[in-house]
Amino acid sequence: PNPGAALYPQETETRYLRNLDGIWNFRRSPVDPEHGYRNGWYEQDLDKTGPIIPMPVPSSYNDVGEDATLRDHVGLVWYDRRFHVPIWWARTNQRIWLRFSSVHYAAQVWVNSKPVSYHEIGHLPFEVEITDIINYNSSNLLTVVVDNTLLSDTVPQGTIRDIFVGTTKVRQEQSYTFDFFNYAGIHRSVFLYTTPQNYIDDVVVNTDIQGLTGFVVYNVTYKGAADVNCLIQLFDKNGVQVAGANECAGLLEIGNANFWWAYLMHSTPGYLYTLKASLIGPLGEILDTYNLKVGIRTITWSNTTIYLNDKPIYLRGFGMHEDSDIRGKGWDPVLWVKNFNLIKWVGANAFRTSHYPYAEEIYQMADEQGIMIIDECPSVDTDIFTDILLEKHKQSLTELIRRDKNHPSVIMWSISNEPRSSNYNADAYFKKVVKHVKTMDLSRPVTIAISQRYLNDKSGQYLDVICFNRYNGWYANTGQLSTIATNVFDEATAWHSKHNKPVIMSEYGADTLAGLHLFPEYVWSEEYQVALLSEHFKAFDKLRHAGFFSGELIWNFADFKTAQTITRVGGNKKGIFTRERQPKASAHHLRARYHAIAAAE
Ligand code: BDP
Repeated sequence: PNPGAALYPQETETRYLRNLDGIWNFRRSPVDPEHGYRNGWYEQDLDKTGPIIPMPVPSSYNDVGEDATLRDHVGLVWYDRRFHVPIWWARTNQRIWLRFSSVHYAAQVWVNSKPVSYHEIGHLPFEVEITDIINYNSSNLLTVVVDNTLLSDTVPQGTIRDIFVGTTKVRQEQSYTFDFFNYAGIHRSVFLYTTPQNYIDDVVVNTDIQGLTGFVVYNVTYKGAADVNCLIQLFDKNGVQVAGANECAGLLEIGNANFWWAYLMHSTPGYLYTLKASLIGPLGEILDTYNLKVGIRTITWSNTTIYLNDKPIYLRGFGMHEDSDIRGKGWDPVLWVKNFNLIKWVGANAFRTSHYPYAEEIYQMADEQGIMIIDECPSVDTDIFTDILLEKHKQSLTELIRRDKNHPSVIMWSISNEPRSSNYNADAYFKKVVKHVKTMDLSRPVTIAISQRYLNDKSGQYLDVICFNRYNGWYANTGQLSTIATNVFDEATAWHSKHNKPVIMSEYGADTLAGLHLFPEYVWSEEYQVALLSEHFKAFDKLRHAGFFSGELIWNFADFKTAQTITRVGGNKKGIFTRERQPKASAHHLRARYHAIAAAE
């Protein structure tokens, strides 16, 4: 298995970068998964093996066709394309790397018919060096087979069942308990990039603040050579160098520093420095360089409060999804520039990457714009706590933290959404998962978005912050608005009393069909969603005075697609925006509240 990838690929004075996005060839495998292997689909161009269809990369493949069997396909699909590598990459003696930012769920990759990589778990990047198998005098064939099958030991979990017509098995169906469509394919950009022979493998930063002084603790690791030094330069936004060092690991001190703040709290939200790391050879020559954006900030927490730069923070925002019409979970800069504009329009300062890691570009935007992220690993509805699952769950967190450790926007790790945490085995399981996270990062609190009741849950004892999801007035006491405020207040208080930790309501909401108006308030109408929000706000205002309540995250930012069920009308409709990103009445209502809270900060 591939261990994932750390640094986001970039062009520098020592590195080339090429994007391989575009329209690739695509072919669905017959039900027999061996078919493509037996017939050498990776040994020749896919269009020589039979009919192919054009497939955009990045995108989910499910919704681009007119065919329900493509949408609902279970099992393998094949992609391929050809690419050239310019001869001057070889002349400069570069190593060549192939990087997939996310393929869901599992992927096997060949270059020129040679297997180069296998990666399991979607939403996380992986890369491999392919220097030795590149052709410079002809094109290169890149083949990827993708498997979307979810089983009891995948992250997340699912089950497969056979569908019969009469007594004939006609196809397989994937089922899962989580509430979003299991989109699949090459979901994010594919890059070809180079590094020199001696190259920077990773850069890790941690930051601290004392008075007006900022500190950056850094560690540059490299591969390929022993006899090298580092040159470290820290530049401000104007390109002025404000600190420097000559060791590969050390401490930078920045007097009168500009700190990273979250949006609306400060005049310079999202202030970022650039740390330029260079590897220096024995003759003083520059071997490799990498530029990392650094936000100087601290995250600390007590038994009641989370602090950003020593100031208490109150999270106001959403659970979200990577989801849109046609492209599914495919990375889409148009969509995400719009999403960030809406996040700021509403006056939110935070979101949770429910229920999996999002595209790296999204964290870069959050860094720049001063939005806080609860970064969630792909473990949703975790059940059946086996050792195999535990190892994969830990692996998903290893890869997540390796990828996201340097983002100032990431203020918390969420290690699961709605696990069956009342299960007897959940106790030992989550103890181990939290311990694993703490061996990699002690600088951020760890949470779970819990749905079990506080009396039964066994995971809260290991967490730093309690997040809870609850659908008062929706799944419980449907239509009974008057029960909400008291129930929310009582439950949040009970969580705090049990664990003596900060508490966040990480999900609440109501399905709402945009344009449906029913008064007096009636479920599914815009009026009902607004009224349900108002009842929650009453509880939140009271809770804020209680001193331990650290945030409210509505479910969901926008409507999104789910599996087909009779409880979902064209998908989950709990968005305050439609899937097309148009506001429902609730968006205006939430905006008034979030702006009022921001103004009082
Ligand atoms: C919660 C889940 C979320 C669902 C939501 C809902 O965490 O993924 O979409 O309920 O039912 O249980 O709308």
